[in-house]
Amino acid sequence: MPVNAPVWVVATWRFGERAVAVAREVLAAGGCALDAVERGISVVELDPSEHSVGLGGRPNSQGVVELDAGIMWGPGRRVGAVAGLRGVADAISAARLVMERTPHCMLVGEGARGFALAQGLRPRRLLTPEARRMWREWLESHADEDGHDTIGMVAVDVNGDVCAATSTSGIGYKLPGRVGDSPLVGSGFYADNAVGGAAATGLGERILRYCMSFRVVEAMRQGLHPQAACESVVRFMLEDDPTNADHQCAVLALDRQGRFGGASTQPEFVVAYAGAGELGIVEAPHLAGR
Ligand code: SD4
Repeated sequence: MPVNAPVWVVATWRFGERAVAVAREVLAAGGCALDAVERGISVVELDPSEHSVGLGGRPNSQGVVELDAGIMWGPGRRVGAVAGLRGVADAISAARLVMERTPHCMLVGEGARGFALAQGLRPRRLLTPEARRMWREWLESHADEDGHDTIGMVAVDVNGDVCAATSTSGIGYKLPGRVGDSPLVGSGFYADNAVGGAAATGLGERILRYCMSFRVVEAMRQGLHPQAACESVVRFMLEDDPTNADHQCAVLALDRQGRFGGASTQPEFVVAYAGAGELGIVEAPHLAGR
């Protein structure tokens, strides 16, 4: 990925471009990576036209939207996450509040919702008419769901502090209560202040058994460039179980020096990035079938 100037923030998929633009403003003003990532992700969460994150996300098989999100803050290696969150769009803010205002790392289901509302997050009807229509069509066809686009972000701020986070409505039409990789620390996201951070997207059932994000951060700790780290972990997954090639498993990473990378099993995974001057989007190499 040929970008020369240091990058401050990266995000998954095309909607990541909007997220990194917002995060860059926070970072340019001297804000911390934690605020930058939360603000960037919430732009996507509150957009009803995105059907894989927050408001307007695809529901579970019973027509109920259940959100997963997680955040890790390098200083103190702090973590907060929510899973199966219903009726609140601001999943990433709920995850941050779990980290900052509870002695826990993760809340699920009704507990997560009650906590989020008690903290002042707004109750919302998450199932939009468009998502309801798609769900009804799925009830007829029971077709396999392949549109799964988690927003994952990593940022490094002016102090060198690292934050990584994810937010998703998960796999569409999943069983109620199903949780993927996204809110699981080490699988969906990981941040280490001495190294950098990583975030994953794709089929959670494949990603989480490899602790994909943690592996990438550990590969960077061994000295690999983020690009090489992402590729080495995807390659390992493909060698370990060739059927991983049948699913999208993608990861991005950013290190403390502002170098970034991404890799995926299948085509079409793109990484949005922003630094002082540059803002752009690049397709990551896909390694299945090579
Ligand atoms: C999940 N990893 O729930 C999420 C879905 C996703 O890109 O990333 N999609 O399994």
